[in-house]
Amino acid sequence: MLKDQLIGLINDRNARIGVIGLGYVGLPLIVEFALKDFDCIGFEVDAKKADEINNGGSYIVDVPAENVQKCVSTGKLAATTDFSRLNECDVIIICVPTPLRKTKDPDMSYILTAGGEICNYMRPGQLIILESTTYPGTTDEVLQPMFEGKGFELDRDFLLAFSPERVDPGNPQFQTHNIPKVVGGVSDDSTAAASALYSQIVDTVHEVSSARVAEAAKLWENTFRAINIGMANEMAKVCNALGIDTWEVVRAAATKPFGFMPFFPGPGIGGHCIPLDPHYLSWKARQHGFDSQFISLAEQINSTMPNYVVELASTALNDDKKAVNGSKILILGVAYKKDIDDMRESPALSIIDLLRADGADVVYHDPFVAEVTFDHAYTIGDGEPLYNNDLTDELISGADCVIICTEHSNVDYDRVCRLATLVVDTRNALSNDVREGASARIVRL
Ligand code: SAJ
Repeated sequence: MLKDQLIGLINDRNARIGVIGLGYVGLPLIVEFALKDFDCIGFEVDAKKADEINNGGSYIVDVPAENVQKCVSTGKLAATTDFSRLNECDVIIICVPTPLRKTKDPDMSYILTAGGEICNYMRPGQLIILESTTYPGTTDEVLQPMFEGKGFELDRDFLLAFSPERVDPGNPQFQTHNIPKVVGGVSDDSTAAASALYSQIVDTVHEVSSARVAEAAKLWENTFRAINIGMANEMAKVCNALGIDTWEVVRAAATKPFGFMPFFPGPGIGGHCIPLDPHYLSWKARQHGFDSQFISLAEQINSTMPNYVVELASTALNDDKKAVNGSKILILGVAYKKDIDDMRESPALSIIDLLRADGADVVYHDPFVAEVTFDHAYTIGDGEPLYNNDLTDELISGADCVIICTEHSNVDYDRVCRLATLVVDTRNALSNDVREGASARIVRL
């Protein structure tokens, strides 16, 4: 039985593991297997990434270079752009991006390319696992027919499963080994083999009855976040209309020890997961004649938060008898969330673009981000790149308005509020003490 043969190889740590895509998901994953003495081959289309790994380097914040170096020097890890080596692997894990098209439909091109490479080189006796976040049905409707189309028979020649990635970039508490792993195969043998594999590196494996259940679980997780963030953003607008401090309300509600989970308003949602994943679910639901209204409503609220922030700033400047047009505006923090350098889908990009379209002179300070560029297809302002400014006294005091878009920990907000004229805080970055000691007027989301 193929299942028993593969589980034997896995349990003896003789299975050779291939990972396609060495990004924030694939690199931590392959290093975990290599550290457990599996022979691993990383497959990358980017030769620079492959070279950096083979030189013992790491471009992912959660993967220490010394771990890469250790695995490469012991021969347990090698990266390559030669996909023909997929033939050498007993296990192949696909960790490629699943972005959206401009039309907000799923962009399956990366999964299809990876599946095509596997078809070119697969051989009998392989376990193939998809980790990329995608709509329910991808593994059994898209990948399985690709492999069967090459004449390979499920359970006899190959096993196939889905296991969602749950990497949380920059999270010091939860790393690969202590994040429970959901595993669902397109067959029972596939589930069993995939479960045996992940049991080598993860404390808890949660088996489900199919790949679709595993695909849907991931989307449920992240849609849950997008919808609850949307509710927090709407509550912020309600509280502002009622003259109530939003953040005080959330903190009070969060004292409830059961049945509540705090989410917080912000300038919008960024990252490569939360803004995108729900659209994979709604797209698939629409294929089956169902319109998921919560997802659409959350998207509508979250995607217009940058406009709401610009309105707040515009009204505050107006109170100072200033127009946005011609005002100098300093954006504090442009990354999509605190203490990381990732700009993907960052709401700060929209806020800067909207302000520029209204004629503001916008500069930014973000200790993690050296340069901000704009997708000209989607900018209404001039779309020129911006470069990080040192947070000098002149930069702060010279601004007509400072907008805190990301609450990085290594910014002295007390100094900002003593030097600034007007501060719009979209992240509750300012403590009560800072607010009380401030000479600036402070407006909060
Ligand atoms: N955000 C809010 N209010 C909140 C929480 C987040 O406005 O209450 C914003 C953030 O500023 C950010 C966006 O939403 O712009 C997404 O934030 P996130 O905390 O969900 O962080 P991500 O994008 O890094 O999400 C990842 C996800 N991981 C994967 O999908 C693999 C998510 O499943 C995790 O739950 C999340 O990290 C986490 O827990 O931090």
